[in-house]
Amino acid sequence: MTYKRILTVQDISCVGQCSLTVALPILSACGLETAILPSAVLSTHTAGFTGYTFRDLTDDMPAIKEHWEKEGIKFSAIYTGYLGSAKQIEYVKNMFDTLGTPDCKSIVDPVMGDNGKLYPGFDSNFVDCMRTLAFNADYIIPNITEACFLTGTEYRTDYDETYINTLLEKMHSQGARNIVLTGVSYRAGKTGVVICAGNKTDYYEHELISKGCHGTGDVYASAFVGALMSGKDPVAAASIAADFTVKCIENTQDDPSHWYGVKFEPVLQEIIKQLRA
Ligand code: PXL
Repeated sequence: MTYKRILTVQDISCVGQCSLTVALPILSACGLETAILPSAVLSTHTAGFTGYTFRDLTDDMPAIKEHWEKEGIKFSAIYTGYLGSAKQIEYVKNMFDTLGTPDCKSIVDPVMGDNGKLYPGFDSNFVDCMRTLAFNADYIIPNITEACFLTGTEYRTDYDETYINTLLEKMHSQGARNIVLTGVSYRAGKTGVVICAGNKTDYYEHELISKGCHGTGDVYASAFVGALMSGKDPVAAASIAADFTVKCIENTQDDPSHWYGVKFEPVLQEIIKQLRA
């Protein structure tokens, strides 16, 4: 398939600039046809808003998949983000096996938590199921918190290369193929991503902008998938996604009313330029 069709499975947070409202525009800007499978519909995301609605769409998934199979619809990549239930993870695993083109890439952002904690609504059963999905994928894009939950490692804020390498080794030993570990900072004022692809490990360092913004994980993962599926190698894709995410944060940090996400829209042209370069 020369015109790439990507399936992304994650929630619709109606307001909040995360998951599908981020993935769809970014993947489209990267020139990729994007199909969506919403895992749940929420009025907002769960990080900072209270009283949000949550409609789990797990039960709709088998019929949607069956229809696609009848139509002979296949995907060049299947990219998962926030999933709404453990049962859903089983359905998605099955989609990896049945809905891909022969060279389909499965890419899992194991969205579960940040800063050492699980997001509301997730428990250890969900983590166990997510482990089976993540370690079955071609690429995983965890942050350090998610890598700790996936590997049963204690979360630390002060760490060194040995701690990070141990995390990576544990993920590899449990079956992870290619890993992009985000938010890895070895010195003040800087952060970066570790990319383990093929037999190589690389580190791409960039500015740490002190204000943490919600939704940057989804922006990063979508930009990584967009760049990778546009033909960039994993290290280039990880670096392009990092630069794009930094620009999105820079474009947002001076606006305190915009605490719930990043203003990525005016920055989309930057990733388009990078992909043409
Ligand atoms: O950005 C990750 C994310 C996605 N979707 C929902 C969330 C979160 C993080 O809190 O709540 C619904």
